[in-house]
Amino acid sequence: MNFGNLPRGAVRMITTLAAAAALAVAPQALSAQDATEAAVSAPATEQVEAAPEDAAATDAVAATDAYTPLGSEWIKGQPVDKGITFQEQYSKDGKFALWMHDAILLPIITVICLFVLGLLLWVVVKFNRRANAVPSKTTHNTFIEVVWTLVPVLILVGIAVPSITLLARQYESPPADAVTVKATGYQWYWGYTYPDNGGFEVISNMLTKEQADANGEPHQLAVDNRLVLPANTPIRLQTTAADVIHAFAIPSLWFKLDAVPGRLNERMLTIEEPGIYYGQCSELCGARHGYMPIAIEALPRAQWEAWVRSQGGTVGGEAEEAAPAAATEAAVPAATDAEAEPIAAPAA
Ligand SMILES: [Cu+2]
Repeated sequence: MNFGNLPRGAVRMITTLAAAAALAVAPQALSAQDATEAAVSAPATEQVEAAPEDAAATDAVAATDAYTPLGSEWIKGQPVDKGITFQEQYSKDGKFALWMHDAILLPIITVICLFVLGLLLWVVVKFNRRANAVPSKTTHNTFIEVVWTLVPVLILVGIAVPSITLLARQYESPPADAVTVKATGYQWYWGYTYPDNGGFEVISNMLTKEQADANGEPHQLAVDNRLVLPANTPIRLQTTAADVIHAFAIPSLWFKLDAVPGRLNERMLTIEEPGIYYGQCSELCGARHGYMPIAIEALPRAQWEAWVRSQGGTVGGEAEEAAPAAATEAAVPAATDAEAEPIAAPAA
């Protein structure tokens, strides 16, 4: 009963081909990096010491200079022609919600609509004045009354089970070692801060049509600096705003959270595979509300760490000393701006 499957099949095939191509190219890129690394000085050595345990750490270092933004072939979860269900989902909650919609809600809605339509037609044909000149004076029928009360109750209870499960899953708290990212809504762009990775902030603005076309990206979704996140890693995604209420929404990741001045909202996000995912501000926030898109770039952990370093940030053990000071600096101005308005407001 999953109507979205046809177009999804095509997308999946393209993704698999792209992944295969990436795998074929990766070893060459890595070995080239190894050669470069031999010549690299102190910072690289420190990074190796910070996380020496496994091979992944070496990969991270090898990839340090290798970060290049993902190309348009990595775009995932976009709307498809003639699709009638949600976009393809790339998080566990999203997959569950998509299944619930396609396998439970849509069939039940369809059956109920057809059943009620059938009853109506039956009554119209069989009990109109011409066909049924002398109507029956029946007023009660206990059996039917019990049935038409019980059946809807059972249907609602049946829907409530997966529905409440989904609701509860969305409130799950991130684990202690989750990567923390704070998205701040501004009129009219987004700022992404990494408080546990040195506290740097990335400002993200929409690309012009020409720039987006040149990148092969959809206009009004493509941005200059994407929100770069690690894939397959729990992320503590916090939202706030510096001026008015915005909302951070990525349909294909089943993520939507209001960004409210003076408040810090938080939800866990785990992106299941690398790719580019688009979203938009979903709270009417002023004249350019429609022009502050969100573009997430999910990378394998090692490459994400390389990106963090390329931004002047820190990863893992290095963050312990550097992060608190930097994070406070970054957080304070936003919080102060944001709190200024709500303090004045309650007097009214
Ligand atoms: Cu907005």
